[in-house]
Amino acid sequence: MIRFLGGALLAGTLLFGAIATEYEDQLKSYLTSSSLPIAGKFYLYDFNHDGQYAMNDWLYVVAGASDQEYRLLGKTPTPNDPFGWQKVDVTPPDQEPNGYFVYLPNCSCDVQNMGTNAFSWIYITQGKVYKLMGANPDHSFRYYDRDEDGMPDPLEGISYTISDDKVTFTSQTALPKRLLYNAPKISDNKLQEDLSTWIEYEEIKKEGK
Ligand SMILES: [Ca+2]
Ligand SMILES: [Ca+2]
Repeated sequence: MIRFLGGALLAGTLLFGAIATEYEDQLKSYLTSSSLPIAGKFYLYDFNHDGQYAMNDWLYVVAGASDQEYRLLGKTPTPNDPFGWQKVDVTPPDQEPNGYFVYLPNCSCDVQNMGTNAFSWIYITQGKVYKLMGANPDHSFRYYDRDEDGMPDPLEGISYTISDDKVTFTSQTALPKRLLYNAPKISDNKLQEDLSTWIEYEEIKKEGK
């Protein structure tokens, strides 16, 4: 999976205003459509034992595989390896990871908006969900930044649960799928049933759920 992160650097791709909102909506819709496996786990790891965590003191452990640990910025980054992944052989700390990486296969919103899915990754940590967008000039991860203030913004209204190394994303603002799928159609033979659903839908909307 690590190879997906080695794609070409994005040249000045920016998302503005309405486009950013549309992109975020597409992304949320994708994330909430199915569960996704955890691709890897991130640990802060003091490689040089100086008691400090530097930018390259991150260990990435490929989930579900042995002998697959990488150090972030362990070697000089290149255009094809913007994060300088170095294969290392260390034992991951015996603790919860600091965060998880999830790969988004077939995420058409990235291909549409950025022309590549090389950065179709999600980083989840402390209840928040961040979308990778590329690499910063200093080769740190560049995450989705809705208001372009230079600070990453988590996806609003998206939470997650992890079970058996799978992540399920939930949108707090979405209506239950059952209701969305049953939007009324006048031509439908089951009009009465649909009208009941519609009333339920309207009630939920009023209650602000
Ligand atoms: Ca260190
Ligand atoms: Ca921001």
